[in-house]
Parts: sequence; structure tokens; C-alpha cells
Amino acid sequence: MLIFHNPVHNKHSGRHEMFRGKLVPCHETPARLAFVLDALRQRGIGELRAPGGPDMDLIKRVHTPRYVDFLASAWNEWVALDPANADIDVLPSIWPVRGFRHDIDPTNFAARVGLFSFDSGCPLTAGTWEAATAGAACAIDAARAVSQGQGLRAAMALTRPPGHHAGPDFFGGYCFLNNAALAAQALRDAGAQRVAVLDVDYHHGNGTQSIFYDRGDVLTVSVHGDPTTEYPFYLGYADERGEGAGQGCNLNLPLPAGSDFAAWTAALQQGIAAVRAFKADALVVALGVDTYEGDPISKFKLKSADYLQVGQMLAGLGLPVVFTMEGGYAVADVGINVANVLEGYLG
Ligand code: OKP
Ligand code: ZN
Repeated sequence: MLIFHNPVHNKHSGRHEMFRGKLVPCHETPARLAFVLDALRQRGIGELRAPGGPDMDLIKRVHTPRYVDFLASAWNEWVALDPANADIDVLPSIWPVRGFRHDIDPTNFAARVGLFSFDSGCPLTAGTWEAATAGAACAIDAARAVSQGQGLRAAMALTRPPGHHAGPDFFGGYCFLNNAALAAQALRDAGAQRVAVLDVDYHHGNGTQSIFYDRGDVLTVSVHGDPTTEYPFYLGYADERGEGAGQGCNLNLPLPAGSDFAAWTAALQQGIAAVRAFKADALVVALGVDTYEGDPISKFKLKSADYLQVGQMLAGLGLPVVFTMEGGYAVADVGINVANVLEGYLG
């Protein structure tokens, strides 16, 4: 399995996120990826590759050009406000909710940040753009590798920041560019007629859902904590089935916080059955391992050994697959859990 790893992921390193009225240290840290790389090296899983340059044309078809241009220039605008900002991360503080206009172009920087974001837990830093675009390149290269490869069935985009909360024109939930969506679009561009995205992160993949909601060529499935109580709260319910040409091409499988591996497996099997029924030609797995019992911000009860079975179940689909790295915050165990999924997948 080819593993496209992001060599500049650590350029994105947020200091703080807003939590209950206080700035607390970020959960989404560079150490997460170091543990995965170590685990893969130790077990001899995969062949590591660096990505090529990012395909900006593809990125601007999955995300709006206006949003991508904002991301590219945001840090420089922030520092231009005050040179002292170079030592402070950007955190959103105001958003245009119902009744406010989205079609205006405020020049005020905080107002612009609010147009393109949805929470205050997602700092934008000096290196966010560089890290996120290199991560996008990992996802795109992984998709192209499985499309071309004779017999190559699987590749991974081993990157951070994660991507599945990033929508057509917004960041949030530690995500800036939607790597899973970019991989899916790259698979379509390379000839797959129908692509499925199966999101197994603890949190609903709201960004991916929104990007493909009105499309019939990409099925989006997400197994996640019930948004009635779990982040991202405002999307991820079972009655969201897609619209227009995408009617029936979105499947949400919310589970109560506290669910164990048996309950989770039953939902995953439903998701896998939907991918089969869709007759997908290729699969993207948005691989978060924050379903782990030891995860500090999530509430499912999967054990490390369970991830071997997760990999086996995914392999049962027999499809070319791109894994994208999403959540998982029990830092010391993230490597074991990701390596177990891949080992289970490879059989
Ligand atoms: C990202 B991924 C905001 C705290 C909310 C956001 C969780 C993002 C999870 N103050 N935390 O799906 O693993
Ligand atoms: Zn998550």
C-alpha cells in the first residue's frame, strides 16, 4: 500500500481552541501523525511517499475559488493588521447566522473569517495553508495512484490537519481542505463513474456531505455520534438523504454516545451494504480513530484490537480504496489503531 505522507504537516500547529469560555491547548497536534508514522514503520506497513505539488484547479472545483483564495491569503492579512499577530493564531469570533447576508464582501478581517468558518475551535496558523495544501496533494496523489495502479488496490493520505468537516466554502472542526472529498473527485476525474465515501470518524463528516449533497455520482455515508449530543450538532441526522440528483445518495448512521463495537459494527455493515447497493467503482474511507475507547473528546468504546476487524470489513468490499487520515486524539494509541485498520485491510 502506498502511503502519501504530508512532510510539512507540522507547519500547522495550533496553540489554543475555545472550549467553555477558555482557550485550551489544541487536541489536533503534530504528535498524532508522528505516532502513526512510527507504528507503520515498526510494522513494515506500506511504502512511504512524499506528495507532488497540489492541483489547485481540482482544489478549486471541490471548494469555491473565493474560499480557497481567502485561505491562501488569510495569514498575511492577519499579520498585516499588526506585526504582533505573528505570534497569535487566528480564531473566528463572529458568524453570519440566519438573517445575515452571505453575499457581501466585508473588508474587516474578523468579518471575513466569520464568512468562511463555523466554530471557534479551529485556529488558523502561519503554516496552515502550506500544511493543508500539501495534505490535499497527498489525497489527490493517493487517488491517482489507485486509479492507475495495476493491482494496486489501496493508498493512504497520511496527513493532518484533517479534512472531513471542511465544506465547499468553510473551515471548522480542525479542518481546512476536505481531503476525502478531493480524493473522491480525483477518483471521478480518473475514470471511476461512481465513488463512495465512507466516513468512520466519531464525528459526522458534515463537510463531505455538503460538498456532494446534490450529486448522484458520489455516495456519502457517515457512521458517527448522534449530533443531538455530539459535535457538529447541526448536521448528521438520519433524515438527510441528499437532494436533486443526489436524492438517496447520502446516508447518515448516527449512534448514541457510549455505543460499543457491536452496535458500531451493525451500523458499519449497513453503510457497507449501501456502498454495495450504489455499485461504487471506488471507495474513499475517511479514517478517524476517535471511535477508540480512550479518546479524550469522543464517546464510543472501540478497543485497539477491534480496528483489525474494521480493516477486514472494509476489504470485503473489494474496491480500490483511498484512506484519508481524519480524527483520533488519544495520541499515543492513534498509531496502533490506524496501523491495525491497515493491517486488517491488507489481511
Ligand atoms: C474533528 B474530527 C470546540 C470544540 C469542538 C471539535 C471536534 C472536531 C473533531 N470548542 N471540538 O472529526 O476528529
Ligand atoms: Zn472526529
